[in-house]
Amino acid sequence: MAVLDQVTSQEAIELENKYGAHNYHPLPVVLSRGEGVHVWDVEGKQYYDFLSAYSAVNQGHCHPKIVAAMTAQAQTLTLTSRAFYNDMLGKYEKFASELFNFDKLLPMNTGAEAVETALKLCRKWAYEVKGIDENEAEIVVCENNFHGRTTTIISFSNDPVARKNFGPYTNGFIKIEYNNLDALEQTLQNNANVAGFLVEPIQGEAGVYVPSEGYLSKAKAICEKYNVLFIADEVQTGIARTGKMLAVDHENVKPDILILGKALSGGAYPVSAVLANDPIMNVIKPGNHGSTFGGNPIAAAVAIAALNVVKDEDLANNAEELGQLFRSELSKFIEASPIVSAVRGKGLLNAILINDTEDSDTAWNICLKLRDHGLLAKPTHGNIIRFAPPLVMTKEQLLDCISIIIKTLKEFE
Ligand code: IF1
Repeated sequence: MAVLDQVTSQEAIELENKYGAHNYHPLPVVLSRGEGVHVWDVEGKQYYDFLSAYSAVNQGHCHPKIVAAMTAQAQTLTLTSRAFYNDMLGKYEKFASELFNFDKLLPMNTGAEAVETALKLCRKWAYEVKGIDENEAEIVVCENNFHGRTTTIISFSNDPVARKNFGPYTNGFIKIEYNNLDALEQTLQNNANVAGFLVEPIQGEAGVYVPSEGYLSKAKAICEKYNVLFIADEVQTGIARTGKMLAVDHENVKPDILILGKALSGGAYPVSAVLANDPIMNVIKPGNHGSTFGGNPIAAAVAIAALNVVKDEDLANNAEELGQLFRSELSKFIEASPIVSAVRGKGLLNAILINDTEDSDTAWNICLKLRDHGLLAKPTHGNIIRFAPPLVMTKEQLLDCISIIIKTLKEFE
């Protein structure tokens, strides 16, 4: 078989299984094409995508404006490194900084890199501005967090699968309960060395866990009281996913450090960013931080196009409206169904809780059946199924999807 010959689904799965590291357990479906809210497998079967590459493809698959920006830039200049200037980066930094209302942006590639960048920035600020003694800074994080896969980030994870046997771990993190303001206040009160509070506005991996209303704004106020940086990881919740451009916008919170990734590129290219105002960002000096690919011209062109699509197509409002419709229709179904115990979420980041034990494979089997009925979703921790379609979905399409989901769930009652 020549390397570029067309493969069947079975062949593609066998190739990955034999030659790829087994760091994932994918749903058995092999995709070869995508457009808008749809993807197609190698046999030509069409599906609604209800994962959106973990909320990276908010603008829909292969959005023509994003693809056009990417291909035009790819034919012009792809990479210079930051040893030289390029003519796209500054334009992108201005555009994104103004859009999100920060002084400056630091470009990276993946979400985990951007989180690492934010942690380094916070620590350096702690020593050089806040005046914490060298090597004493602490950053407060939440239980059941998910911020990526690097050694430092998994050091403060409490998921044994993500963490076990990857030690020794990085020090300097204090874990508190999510959605618990007293825990935050007490921790900051008792530790003068706290530099930052890193938080997901909605915990994605934990099962789309939405905190109580007012949690983010009150947490921000507590951070201000103790001169602690509020660091929002909006890698998954940002870029209109939850019905506002940022999830913190629901509570009018302005983070001290904002972390973006995933849909910042519409899923076309790895693009992430850290945004902050000058008093924080200016602690970073030449040589302190960087990346070969971070801020490359393709990333800059793609991110500008991807953000413009979100604005021009009013995707935040569409996510808000369709999200309400989704939850209200599913709630009606749940009232009379023993198979689902709850639906929760914000905008088009939602999940249903399957009424079975945590270790049962019911959610997985439901996802297999959903696939057979033409809709792709993935279980997350426990017996939870996440539903996060591209934000370019129409109301008619969503109603079609809701009927597929309900029909499938009924088969498991
Ligand atoms: C995987 C979940 C989603 C993230 C937040 C940083 C990152 C992520 C809030 C790191 C990444 C991913 C990565 C993906 C699974 C996934 C995920 F299930 F774990 F929770 F999206 F829902 N901050 N989230 O959610 O970004 O380095 O991956 O670009 O396969 O690990 P990254």
